[in-house]
Parts: sequence; structure tokens; C-alpha cells
Amino acid sequence: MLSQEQIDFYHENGYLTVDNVLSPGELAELRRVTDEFVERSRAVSQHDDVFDLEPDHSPDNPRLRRIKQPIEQHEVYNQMLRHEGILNIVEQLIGPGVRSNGNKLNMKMPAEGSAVEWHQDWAFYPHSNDDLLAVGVAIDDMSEENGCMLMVPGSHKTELVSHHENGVFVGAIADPDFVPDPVEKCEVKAGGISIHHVRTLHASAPNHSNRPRRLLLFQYCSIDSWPLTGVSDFDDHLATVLRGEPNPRIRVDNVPVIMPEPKPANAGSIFELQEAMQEKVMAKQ
Ligand SMILES: O=C(O)CCC(=O)C(=O)O
Repeated sequence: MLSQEQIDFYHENGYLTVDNVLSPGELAELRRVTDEFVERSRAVSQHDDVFDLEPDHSPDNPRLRRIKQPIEQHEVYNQMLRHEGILNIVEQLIGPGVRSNGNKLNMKMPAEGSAVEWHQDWAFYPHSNDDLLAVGVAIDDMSEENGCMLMVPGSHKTELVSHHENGVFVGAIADPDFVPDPVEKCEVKAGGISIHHVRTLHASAPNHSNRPRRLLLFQYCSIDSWPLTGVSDFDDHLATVLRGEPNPRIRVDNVPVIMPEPKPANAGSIFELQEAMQEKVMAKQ
């Protein structure tokens, strides 16, 4: 469980890291399964429903950038979404009652694994209230050298920044005058977690080290938040509830919203979306 000091830090800064959330056995299992997916990706040459690939991916040198929807690809990931220790922490920050609205496993392979440009997750999935956060389960040590996430403390309390360029949603801040300030490193040891608020500005640089950086990301929402991008099947929506009683009652707060529309024709993962940007800042770092 979190101390009051950690809870206060999260609410003040919009992010937090917590050490030793996973047992050594749970971490070893995550690594084993993730290594298997990297092996499997040798047989894939284009992005598909499971694999998002770096541009230089090849059978001899598998350069996997993301496993999409990992909880649907392997039971070990599915169980990790429901990890008691993680859910207890999440409930302390946005509960009681938690729902999940997405998951992904972002990889940065050694030697230049892809950057992620500055953005707020809220730009992708605005809800009726902003008690939403993302938990990053560190499969490897995350440090500046291998492209840990970077955060702008307190940015979850400021105005929204546009994620559009030339009228099209590009999933990142394209304004050339945008300067993130201050920037804090979100370093965490393998087996620990990072947590960031859905409106916290964040990014990450390429991996310049010879170590992988693999981060399993789970998005969690307060049970009374409602996605403004719509719900196609109410039963599916209720099935995403992890803690608390499913309930159609929602909470509508006064939150700023810019809808993530229109999207470019090739809209896929955040990496593909951000490829549409004219000027990439983090990719050059
Ligand atoms: O993997 C990272 O460094 C950042 C991930 C992220 O912000 C995202 O996928 O939305």
C-alpha cells in the first residue's frame, strides 16, 4: 500500500514510482513470456494485430516495438492487470472501484529503440472525469540511458495542449514553440511500477544503451468515468470492471476536452500516429 506521503506526491506531481511491487518470481515469469514474444516476432515482417515493429526489424534481428493488447495474448499479462498489489495502489489513487480501458507492452530494444513524443494520454481517450491513470510495470530497470519515461510535474493540473497538426490528430504536441518545463526522469527498478495521471505530460527518448527497456502499461479508470469517444457494447464495457460493482451511474466533472479526431488514414499505434508529425523532438535525442 502507498503511504500518505506517496499519495500526496502523486496528486501534487501527477506521477509516482513505487519499488518492489512484483515478487522475483512474477518478474522472472514476465521476462520469460516477453522473450518468447520477441522470438515469435522473427516470423512477422509487418505490423499486425499483435506486433508493432521497429522500421529495421528483421528475422535475424527482431526489433519488436510493442505487443498490442498483451492481456489478450498471454495469461501472464492478463493476471498482471489484476495483480492485487497493483490494484490496491490504484484504488488508493482513483478508487474505490476500478475499470481497465487499455493495455500495451512498449519495448525499446538496445541501440535506438523508438522514442515517444510529448503527449497526454487524455488526448487519446477523454472521459467524463479525469480520475484515470496508467501503471507501467518495469520489466527492466528504467533509466535515462535506456529511455525511461520523462514527466512534467504538475502538468495534469494545467490546460490541455493540442495534439493536432494541420487539423489532424497526431497523438503528440506538434507546436514548435512548446517547451516542456521542468522535466523529471521517471526512473524505476525492474519489478517496480511507475504511475502517471492521464493528463500528465510525458515522453521518452530513444534507448541509447545496450540494455532493453520493456514497460508493460495498464490504463486504469475510476469506475464512474465514461469514455467520451463512446461505448460500442455495454456488456463489454462492464466486463472491464476489475474492482467494485458494475454500475451505469457515471460522474461528470468539469474537464477540458479536445476530441482525438479526425485521425490520419494510417492511424495505428501511438508510434504510427506520431510518425505523421512533421517535426519530431524526442526522436532526435
Ligand atoms: O513507452 C514509453 O516510453 C511511453 C509510453 C506512452 O506514453 C504511451 O504508449 O502512451
